[in-house]
Amino acid sequence: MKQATRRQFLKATGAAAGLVMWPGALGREVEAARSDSSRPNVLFVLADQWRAQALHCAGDPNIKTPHIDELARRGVRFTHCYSNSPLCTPFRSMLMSGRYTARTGVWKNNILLPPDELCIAESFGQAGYRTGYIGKWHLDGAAKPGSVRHRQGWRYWAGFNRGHNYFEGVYFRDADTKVEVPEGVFEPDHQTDLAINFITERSGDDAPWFLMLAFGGPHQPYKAPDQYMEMYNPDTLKLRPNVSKMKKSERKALAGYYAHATNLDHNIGRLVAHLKEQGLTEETLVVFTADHGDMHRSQGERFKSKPWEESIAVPMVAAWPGMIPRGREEDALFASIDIYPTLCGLCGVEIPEDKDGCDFSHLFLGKAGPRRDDVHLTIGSPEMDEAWRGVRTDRYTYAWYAKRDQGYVLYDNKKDPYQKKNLNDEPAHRKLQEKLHTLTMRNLKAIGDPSTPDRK
Ligand SMILES: [Ca+2]
Repeated sequence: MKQATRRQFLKATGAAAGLVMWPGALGREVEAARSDSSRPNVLFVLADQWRAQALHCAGDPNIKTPHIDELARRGVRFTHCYSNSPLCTPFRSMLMSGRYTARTGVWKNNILLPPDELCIAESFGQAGYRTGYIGKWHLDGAAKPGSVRHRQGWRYWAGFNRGHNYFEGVYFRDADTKVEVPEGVFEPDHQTDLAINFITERSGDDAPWFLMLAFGGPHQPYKAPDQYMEMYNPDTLKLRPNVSKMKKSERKALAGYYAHATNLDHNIGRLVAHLKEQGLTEETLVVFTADHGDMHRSQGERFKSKPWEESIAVPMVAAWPGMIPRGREEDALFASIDIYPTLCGLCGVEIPEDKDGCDFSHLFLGKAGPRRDDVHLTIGSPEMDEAWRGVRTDRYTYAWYAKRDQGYVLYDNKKDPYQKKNLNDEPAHRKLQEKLHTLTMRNLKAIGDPSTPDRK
């Protein structure tokens, strides 16, 4: 999965020599260069179901995302950022706990993240950060919209467990008070207002803050206010080359998806402008990403939980003037599991020992260091017939139905970027398939996933 764990690396090189190149060491240099009071604030914007391809700056011919494009121009955009488990609750469990679903048992949607997991807001809180969470949570079981019982260290709270009710939103404030989004106000607009207030109220503090804003879109129902819907004509949308058929209703859904995304882009622009007004641009790390993508009829499929690029690839854009070099595209592999340790690395926060991912802060800072060899992919619990496991390397995608011990997909993404030819079980590619299967099994064993039947 990765070239070496931190401990293995230190052991192999000797701490004194190793620290020069190890990304954690770069994190400490960053920390040493700034006093405690000058650690960056973190504004982490999480979208739901926003595929990596759906950005103007990533080449989508339809979508308008001027503010995210500008953020990418001011910072870095990762071109190969993947969701280890392209589904809501499993992704969020990894984002919060920094551990794979095989370790936490959060294989599926609507499972409670074990309250005793040490989570990212706890690490940042212990390091002196003021933490806040706004929006959809989806780690507190099935309650809908649901007051969240276990907030995993987030102090300021304006969230709810799950659901997508953008025009009649409700959420729960600090003391569990239920609040309705004002009538006629689109939920993301209101959530952005709350985020702006959070930032204003803390702008005079010495302590840095970490705000996570988890928008519900661009997830179905694909509907946004009229001014955004009017920006996209379903009939003239250019479809991806791997979409062979799309019904009229599905074209309308795609137009609504874009409309919703452009509203979120507008709100990201409001946040960035507010940071500037408050004089916080230079001392705030802004990150934009998503939990998973949306197929929109690529490969004939809809939604997520699939191994194809439209489902697993997510945006990852980050800006921090003076620290993250401007206008860079980073093609190294990066994954959900790395977010926790990497944010710690960027902010000089100690990385707990039990985390599965790597601190790749050097990739954000434009510095040399280790790269990830492959991304572990997983959907479903071991007893599920449709559960699959796999890997995304920088060139190939491989997935395998675990319980059935049956191949699913194999693509050479270099020769076939739209994944139009599935090489699974083709005799000419048997050796490659075996190699990727062995890699998948090695990853499963390393993290204690029981989906490892002995092959005959
Ligand atoms: Ca989701």
